[in-house]
Amino acid sequence: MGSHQKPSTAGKPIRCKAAVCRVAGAPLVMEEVTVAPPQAHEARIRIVCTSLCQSDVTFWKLKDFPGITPRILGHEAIGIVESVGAEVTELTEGDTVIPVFLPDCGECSDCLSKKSNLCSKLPFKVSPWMPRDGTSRFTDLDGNTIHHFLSVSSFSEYTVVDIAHLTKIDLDGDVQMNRACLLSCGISTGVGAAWRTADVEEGTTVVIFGLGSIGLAVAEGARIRGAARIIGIDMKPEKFDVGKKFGITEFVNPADCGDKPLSQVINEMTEGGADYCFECVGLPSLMEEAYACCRKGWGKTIVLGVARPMSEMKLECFEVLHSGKILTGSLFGGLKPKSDIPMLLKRYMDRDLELDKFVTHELDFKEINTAFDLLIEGKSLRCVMWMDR
Ligand code: CXF
Repeated sequence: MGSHQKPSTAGKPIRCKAAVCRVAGAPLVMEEVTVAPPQAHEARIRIVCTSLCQSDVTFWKLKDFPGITPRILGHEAIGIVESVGAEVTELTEGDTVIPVFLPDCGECSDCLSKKSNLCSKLPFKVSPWMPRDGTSRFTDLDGNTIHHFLSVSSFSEYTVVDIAHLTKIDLDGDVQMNRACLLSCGISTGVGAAWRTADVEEGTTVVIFGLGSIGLAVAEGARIRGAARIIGIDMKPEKFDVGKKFGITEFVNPADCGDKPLSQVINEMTEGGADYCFECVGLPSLMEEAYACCRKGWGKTIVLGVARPMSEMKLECFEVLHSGKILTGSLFGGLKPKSDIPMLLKRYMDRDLELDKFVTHELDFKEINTAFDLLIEGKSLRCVMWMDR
């Protein structure tokens, strides 16, 4: 080994900094943690950039299961493989990877089917453990276990991720880590929902309930597909100006609808309902409204919002029978991480998919609690944090 090379850390525990959620809803604590070496079918990753997604905030606030402490949150990121465990052949030290909460084993009948992105070998669940052996790779300096989050836990300088949750990418000179990391969750989810789940067609009418990053990513996907009308709905009037950059053509503030239900307003605006409605908030009542204003016969309602655990929505059975509408959920926009992330990256490199406009802030990792404040106060879309800057 040349004297300029660092000694290998492979096979040894690594001590590094992580932002740990010790108390639900309280500021994360920057502390030293120990990250165990990767086991079979796993890789240890040095995170380069991580961004904050609404689901991090949702789970950070949860006092009861699936909320759990202590835990390392974070699931939108990009990193470099530091070492791999046994049986790993598709990745090697130094590879650039994007971790994704949704597994893609590439072998089960669902992964092999074009129709689904819901792996059945390692079914997606919101678990605080590694997906294969149900244990943790993180401990604090007292030796106590720290839990994982969505199989990623990117609010740590190093993390261990199952290879089913890792997509290897080739970063051309031009593409920056602080852009590519957005494809790890939110933007892929919104764009994928428009392209894959809904398959939005040119000239159609799209309604988006909630103009956070996911809703705006749906708009971006619909804009690229050539939707004629993209109606954005949000309680914050300033979202219309923001939304225009993403293709929103009309804006409705539910506060301005008087006594009329939102669905009635949309049904009137669209003369009988929209071709596609996307719920991006996670409110059962809004999902019902979305379903009520998609076009009978062919309208599709796509649920992207993460509702509170155990919450339910109500549909009238007669309405379901008579209206012939489609209602579906969409995890990761219906995309298959390993094949579709490289496709999205190419669309970005071709200057077709616009990622830059989602990044409103860039911070150092140590400022992570500021990133939480910015998202909660509605001041940011995507805040990218650099681990080592
Ligand atoms: C969500 C989807 C549903 C469970 C948690 C993660 N996606 C991304 O934030």
